[in-house]
Amino acid sequence: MAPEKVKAELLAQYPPKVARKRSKQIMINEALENGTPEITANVRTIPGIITMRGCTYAGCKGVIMGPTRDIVNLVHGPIGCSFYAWLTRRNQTDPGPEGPDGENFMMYAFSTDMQDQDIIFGGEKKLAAAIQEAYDLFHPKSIAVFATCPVGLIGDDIHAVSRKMKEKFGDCNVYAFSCEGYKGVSQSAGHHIANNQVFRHIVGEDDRPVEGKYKISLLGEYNIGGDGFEIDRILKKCGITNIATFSGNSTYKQFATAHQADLNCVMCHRSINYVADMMETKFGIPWIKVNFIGAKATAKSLRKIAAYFEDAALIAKVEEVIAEEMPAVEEAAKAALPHTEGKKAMMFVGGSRAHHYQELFNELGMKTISAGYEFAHRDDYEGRRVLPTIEVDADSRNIEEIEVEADAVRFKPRKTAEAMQALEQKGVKFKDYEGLAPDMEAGTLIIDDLNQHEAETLVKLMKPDIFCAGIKEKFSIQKLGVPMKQLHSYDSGGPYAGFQGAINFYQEIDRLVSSKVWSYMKAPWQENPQLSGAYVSQ
Ligand code: CFM
Repeated sequence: MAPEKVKAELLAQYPPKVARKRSKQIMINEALENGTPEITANVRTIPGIITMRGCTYAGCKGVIMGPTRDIVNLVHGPIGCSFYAWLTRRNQTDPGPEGPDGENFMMYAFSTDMQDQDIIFGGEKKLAAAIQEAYDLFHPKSIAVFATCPVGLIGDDIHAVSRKMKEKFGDCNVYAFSCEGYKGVSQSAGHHIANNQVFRHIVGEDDRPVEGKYKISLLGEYNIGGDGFEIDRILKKCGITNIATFSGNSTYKQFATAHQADLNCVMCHRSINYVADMMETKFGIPWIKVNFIGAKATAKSLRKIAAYFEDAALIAKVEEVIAEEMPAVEEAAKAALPHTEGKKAMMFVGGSRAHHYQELFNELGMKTISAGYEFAHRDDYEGRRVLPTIEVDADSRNIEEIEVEADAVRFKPRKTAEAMQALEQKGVKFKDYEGLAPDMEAGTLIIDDLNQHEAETLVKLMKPDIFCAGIKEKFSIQKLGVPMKQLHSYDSGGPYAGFQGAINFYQEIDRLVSSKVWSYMKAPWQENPQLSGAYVSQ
């Protein structure tokens, strides 16, 4: 079906005003040479629509701060929100030399368990007591406090309480996040709130030197299903020292020493690109965009890092590692290709995976016919060049932008302007991200903040061979007879990053698209219309 027709069908059921709004978030890609059409993104979901998005608290507490093992994450709020105080996302951690019972608090749920009386009389005392209790029990080096919606509504000053407790302890960094769920239009606002505070309260706190020859930090990698482990394995093999990952498999110390890196590599642009900018201004660390999803993308990213350091030994080592790893990858692709080639995929994931995973599908000979993000901004679709043209609306203005200056002591440009320019000429692009749209073919459908109705309509009209999204979408898609792969949690699989990850992914997708079981999936009323009648009449 022609993309214009599909778009019209997606909008057909909406009242005119809703259709007008949604129409701007559904783009028929034109893959123009000098840019792609404009898409509306990072705006409020229309009330009544069942969005795939999460809230600001989820982005702050869950996504950014969740994967750090030795910070106590204390949720100030009712126990319902506090379900998410413990490890609910598949971000893995290596417990380190202390072992699993050492400083790993990820599986604990720390909550103030607010009750009605706290909402009425204020919850600050309860919060101070909870911070004290966590300190007495665990003596952590850091405690992070998270606001849930009611905390913002009643006006508890969580920052003042945290400051007071930090002064009282003297050996524990306590800080808070005003990340009430309603604060922004999606979890993207929560990322920003989290990253601002990490930058303000932790990064650059520890000047004890970190050893290593080619020191980088990896920004926007969350170690879902062990992705970060695989990336670290490859980096180590190449002799590259990753001193801090924001924030998969991370520790407090990694953040505190991250200013010592000589290059920042940004993996998930959406969740952290502004931190890379802030670190460049404050400490002089340049940044590049990398992607370790896809074997070819992994090789390309490694070569970019090696090119930056301009060291013949590193460049040779990287080539050696790629040559060593690729044969197994190619063999796995060869085994999968006869079953996957020519098949069609759809992908609707948060803010970067709907782009990154197209690399892996390309390697399987599969085309992505429709994709989109839940909460990305226009630059994630159209590339960073559109940043100056993005309108700052009231919702975005609500999220703090930190003013950063060069650090009087720690600022040190890693390369001269001429050296950076020379590298740019050789193809190492700094501070750049091209976005999802230029990488997709003309005529594909790019949809922002997809919802349940549109997902089902898309699947019915375009009949993909596989649909990738999250747990909220999983079962409704499977009921349509289409295999569904979770690209947030990876179901129970992974890692999918790096070379070993590519092999895992090829095998998993081969298994899913080859299985006949999905075509037998029919709800009872689809097979027996009478049954459907019976439901209606009751
Ligand atoms: Fe970045 Fe993420 Fe993503 Fe994201 Fe996420 Fe995630 Fe995601 Mo789920 S940080 S934007 S808020 S890559 S939790 S690890 S999978 S929606 S596409």
